[in-house]
Amino acid sequence: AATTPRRQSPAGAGSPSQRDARWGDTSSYGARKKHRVFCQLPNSDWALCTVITTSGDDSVLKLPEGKVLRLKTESLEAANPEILDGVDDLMQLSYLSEPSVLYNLQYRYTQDLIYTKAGPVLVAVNPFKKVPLYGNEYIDAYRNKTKDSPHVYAIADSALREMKRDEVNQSIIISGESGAGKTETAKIAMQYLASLGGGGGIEYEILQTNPILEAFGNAKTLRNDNSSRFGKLIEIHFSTTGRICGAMIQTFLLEKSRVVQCAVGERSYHIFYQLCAGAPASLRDKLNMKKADEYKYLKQSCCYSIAGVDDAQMFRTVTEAMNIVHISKEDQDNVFTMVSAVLWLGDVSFTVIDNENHVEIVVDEAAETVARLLGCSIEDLNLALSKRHMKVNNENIVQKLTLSQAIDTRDALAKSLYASLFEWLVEQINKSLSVGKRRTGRSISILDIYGFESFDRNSFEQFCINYANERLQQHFNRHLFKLEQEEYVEDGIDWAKVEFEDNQNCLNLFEKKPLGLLSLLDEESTFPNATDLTFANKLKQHLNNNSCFRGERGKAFAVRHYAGEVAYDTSGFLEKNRDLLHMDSIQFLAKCKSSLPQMFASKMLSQSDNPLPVPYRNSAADSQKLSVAMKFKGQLFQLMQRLESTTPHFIRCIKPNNLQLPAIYEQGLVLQQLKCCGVLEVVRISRSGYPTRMTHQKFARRYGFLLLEDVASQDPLSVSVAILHQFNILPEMYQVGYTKLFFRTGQIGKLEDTRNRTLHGILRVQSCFRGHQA
Ligand code: AOV
Ligand code: MG
Repeated sequence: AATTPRRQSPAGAGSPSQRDARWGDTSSYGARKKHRVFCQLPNSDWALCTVITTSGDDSVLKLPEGKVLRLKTESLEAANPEILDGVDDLMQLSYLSEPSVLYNLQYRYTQDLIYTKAGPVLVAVNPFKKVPLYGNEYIDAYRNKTKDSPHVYAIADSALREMKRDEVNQSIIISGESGAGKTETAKIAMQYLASLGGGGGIEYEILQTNPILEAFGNAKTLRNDNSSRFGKLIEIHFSTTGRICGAMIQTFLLEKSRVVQCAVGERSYHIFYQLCAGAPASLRDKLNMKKADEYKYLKQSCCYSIAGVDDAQMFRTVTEAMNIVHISKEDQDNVFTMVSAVLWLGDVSFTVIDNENHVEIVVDEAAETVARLLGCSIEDLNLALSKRHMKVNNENIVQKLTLSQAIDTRDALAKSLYASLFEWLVEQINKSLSVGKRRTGRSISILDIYGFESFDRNSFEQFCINYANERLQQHFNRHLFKLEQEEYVEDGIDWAKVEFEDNQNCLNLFEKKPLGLLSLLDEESTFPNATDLTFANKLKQHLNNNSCFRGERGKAFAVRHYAGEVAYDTSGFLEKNRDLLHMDSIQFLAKCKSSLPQMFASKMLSQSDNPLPVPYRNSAADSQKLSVAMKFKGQLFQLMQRLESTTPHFIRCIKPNNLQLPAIYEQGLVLQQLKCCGVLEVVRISRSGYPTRMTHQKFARRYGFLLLEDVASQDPLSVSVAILHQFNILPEMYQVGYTKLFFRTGQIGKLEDTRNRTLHGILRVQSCFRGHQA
């Protein structure tokens, strides 16, 4: 029966006529008899099928499994000729429509060819299984150039070569949504670079930073069993002779709320479970360890293990890695002491002591263990968690805390202990990997930052993450369009400059002073009486006529990001942005006898005394410090500056399904990501240039026989030109470069068509001839 699929392409492709303007003339070519076209099935997936007949506005089509369909001809999209099936660069596609791109990636994915180029960008589709593409043999093949198919190794190799050739620092920028494979890809790139060797095992040390940082900064989320909850830039240094001589890691905004609060089905940081499962008996006794499911902080999410992961084994891997990066046994013990202290802190409880709901801590095993691990008295702990010093009218007074204030204070202490521990670890690793001041050579940086996130409910964390992605996207745009331009110039092509839509407006929405999201957030954060609702109202009052902003009901607002609109719920924004740790807590840590808390405290004090940033206070006794958003913005600007001075190489990771399972390719999901991370945009923009490129040699070899005149003696360029003329390819449809022909979309498809008809003709004549003879 004839079905007309709903034109509900997630692409929002619009009417066919709009689409044609974007993708090129599809219908005239697409709906001829025997041609391959894409039709959209009722579930919105595109299927490759063959046209049987066309009549009037309709076409009759045959699906791969043999089913026959009648559809409106105008709803079809042209498919590329078979010779373009599974090309390893999307730019080679004659038709660049969404279904063509989706089909090509899927065609490759089913053959475990998970890497595909989209012009200068490497697209990596997560296989969710081991694929036989890695290891020394592959590394050697890419190094010796006996392989040149798209691969992370190839990207890392170009980065190396360009670093040496141009004497410019390089960067490998990896993006994609949660679970798409960024962290794995970053490790694969590191593996390639490390295989170059260094001296003294430095390359091995660099690789061993991964298990440590993942243990302390990754967690199981609903999207990814090993989700990075921090951003990371690792800069690998090379000596003038091109050998690895050191590295430096910079991290961004660890999600510390996870330490005290975690959604059902997710886990807190891996290290907590690893320590519970893997600590040897002596350490277990010393830290008074319980089982993971006995700690309040871990219990709330009802999830303790990850399928296929042995936490105890991982604990050994992590301590071994710590040995390798020269974290002493003593320091390791100090680290685990802090991890245990954080867990036990969550078990510290309070009793109400008066009818104003004021509290004291309960002196039990939890309180005693925390006091012992931090090296303080029970009294000090009680004071830190149940009282607060205030200065009112220049007089010091002590305020008792209510139950909820005490719980907040306890949790804030746990979060900052953990975040400080993470920072301290990164510092130790950096000391161990440091090249010192003798650095003379160049570097390659690898960026693995959390990807664009859009959940049902989006909070401050998503707000920051998406802002970061907005900045990265701009970097991506500017570079790619520049690159494109350079290739045309190199081949002597004149072309009209392609205008592209950049996301400056959205960035302005965030960054403008004084009326941007970040400024308004900071301003509101300084008002003691402000609430999430007053913040939301303020945004609506000032930003409602900004085209990237939309006020929503109540405490919500939406931002039109380059990757789609995201609605944010302002609940908790102000508190998370202030991220207050009261001076009392810092002073408490400073008095503790254990070495790490003291170090953490002095670091916090030095940061809060920093006179440079606009100081910011909530009440007289609060520590002064930069808001989280401002600090993040500062880090991002620094990051962008560093990246700007490098030659970038982009890798876009794609997650083919949400189940974390192999061999499932969901078109809608892939399409949405291709759009989000700008791959379709790159492809679309190149479409307004000359996306199909073929060397004169290849072109002459493939189509030369179609010429009426004999051209065997001519050079490839002349043959190319003769072919173009004979087939009346319109001059505006191509450009002849020094080494290559550049075509607009669809042109090669037409030539292929002619070639196939001619070949068929020849075959028919031949078989007729043979029939005659018989
Ligand atoms: P992410 O870094 O992009 O997510 P990961 O790199 O952690 O994603 O990848 C998620 C999972 O996908 C890994 O744990 C592997 O099981 C699998 N995977 C990814 N790439 C490969 C590959 N090349 N080969 C085999 N398996 C792979 V996040 O950090 O959550 O944004 O925040
Ligand atoms: Mg990751």
